[in-house]
Amino acid sequence: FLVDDGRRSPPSLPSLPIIGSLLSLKSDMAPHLFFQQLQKKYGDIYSLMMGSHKVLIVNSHHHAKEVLLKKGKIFAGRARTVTTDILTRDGKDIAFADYSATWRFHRKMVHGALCMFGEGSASIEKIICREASSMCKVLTDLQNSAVDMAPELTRAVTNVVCSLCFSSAYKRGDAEFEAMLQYSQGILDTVAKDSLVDIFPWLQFFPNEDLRILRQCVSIRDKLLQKKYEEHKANYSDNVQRDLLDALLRAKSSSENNNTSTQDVGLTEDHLLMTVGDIFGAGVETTTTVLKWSIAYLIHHPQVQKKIQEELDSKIGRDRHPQLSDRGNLPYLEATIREVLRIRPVSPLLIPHVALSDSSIGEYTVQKGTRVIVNLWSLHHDEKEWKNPELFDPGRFLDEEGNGLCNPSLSYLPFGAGIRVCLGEALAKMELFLFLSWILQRFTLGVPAGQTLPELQGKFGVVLQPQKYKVDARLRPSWEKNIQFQQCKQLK
Ligand code: HEM
Ligand code: PLO
Repeated sequence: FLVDDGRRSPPSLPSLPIIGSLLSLKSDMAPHLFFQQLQKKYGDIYSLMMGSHKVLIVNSHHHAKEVLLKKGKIFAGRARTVTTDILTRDGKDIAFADYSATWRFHRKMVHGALCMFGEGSASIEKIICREASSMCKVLTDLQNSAVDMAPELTRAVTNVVCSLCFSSAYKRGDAEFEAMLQYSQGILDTVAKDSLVDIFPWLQFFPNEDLRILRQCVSIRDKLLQKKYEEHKANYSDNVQRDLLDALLRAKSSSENNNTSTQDVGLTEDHLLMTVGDIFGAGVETTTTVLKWSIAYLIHHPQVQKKIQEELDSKIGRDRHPQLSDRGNLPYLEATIREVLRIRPVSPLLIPHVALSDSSIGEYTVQKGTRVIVNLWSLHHDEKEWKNPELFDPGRFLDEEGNGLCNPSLSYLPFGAGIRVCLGEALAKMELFLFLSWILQRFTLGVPAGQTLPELQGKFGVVLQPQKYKVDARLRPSWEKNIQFQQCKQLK
């Protein structure tokens, strides 16, 4: 007999057989904005059909935390889609892999390898500072011109993650680096955008320009990964672990020595390549995007820039460069980074989760296999939680005296939460702090003569990217003198 436990299905958008809710979804707005708008009509949580898949959209932090934390293990699944299958050889990576023993094993191994670098955070810090210094030199050489900072920001961030994954780094203009920039943008433009082919998998059998681009970009990426893999295999030694790829090779070699099938534990060549591919891709595209957003907002808000510079001048001065140990002493910079991650979340819909068994969210039942999209954009722009959510105001993360950091709302999850939480959170925070403090200690960023302010509307995709813009990165007057002083010292 039926037991009425008071639970029911969430409100749902009208849907038709086969096409699902496609007619109601047809909108020129980016999905995160459109889903936020639908909240007014359907409430914080509602369902829709994407083709034959039931999808729940979660727009409030209470429900989001139930999905990610309280019932994290139930909602830890991932959906297979045509585009992510092309990128990850059918889910043999971490981010797009369904919940499984293999996924758990790889996540743990990568986490361990990243922590090893972080020991005292000494070596990661050195690598980041080396790249920050090189970037500042390039910016110094580009005085009095309108600079697109994106290539240098990307090179700096890429070299950090390249050092961690492969113990290598790129020089300016390196052909392999230029190729990487191209294929990575191609992948970002075409993967996991809830495009039609991911809703209707049979569309992949028709000519499709996006899929052609994706396949071509993935094949270039795979050649690069394969090359790094072969080089590492050739120089591999059980006694030295240079980087993440060595750590993965060691795990593979020890499972082979124990006569365990590498297939069973997921230590095949495909799994190793896809895992480093994930860390490399995530490591580059996320942090670079946040740096680009940060600079765009700093250009729009010169008073914020000035405050950070005052903080840097008083806490660090000009005779030494910023270090990780300064993080606790620079609350206004830290608050600015938090505000950038709030107002322009890198991953506004996270990566869709999947219910691994029948469950519930709030008062609503959820069936096994349902896809759950957490709309982080709605959480970060919730008017009940944030005063003037559209306003860029780092001060909201500071206490009343303006000296200490605070968390004004629980509706804030830039890195997700729970068992699928971002693997690179600690690394990303170190990079954002060091790169921004190095830049602002030396330069004031503004709009070049004759140019307009950067566009603040993002380009939606698996990562929310800003549009291109040019910057006038001017050496601060005090710093010009400082450079002359340093050069004099070297000459003497
Ligand atoms: C997943 C944010 C940097 C590696 C995620 C997710 C978010 C996120 C929101 C999805 C969580 C979910 O689906 O519930 C960010 C932000 C970054 C950043 C805002 C920079 C500021 C990085 C870096 C790395 C990285 C530097 C690599 C070193 C990953 C991986 C996953 C992930 C591997 C997938 C985790 C899984 O599915 O188990 N990140 N991320 N991220 N991130 Fe990051
Ligand atoms: C970025 C383009 C690369 O060429 C491939 C790649 C791998 C991992 C993806 C990353 C891309 C985008 C950001 C993702 C990351 C895994 C986790 C991260 C989706 C597509 C986030 C923010 O969730």
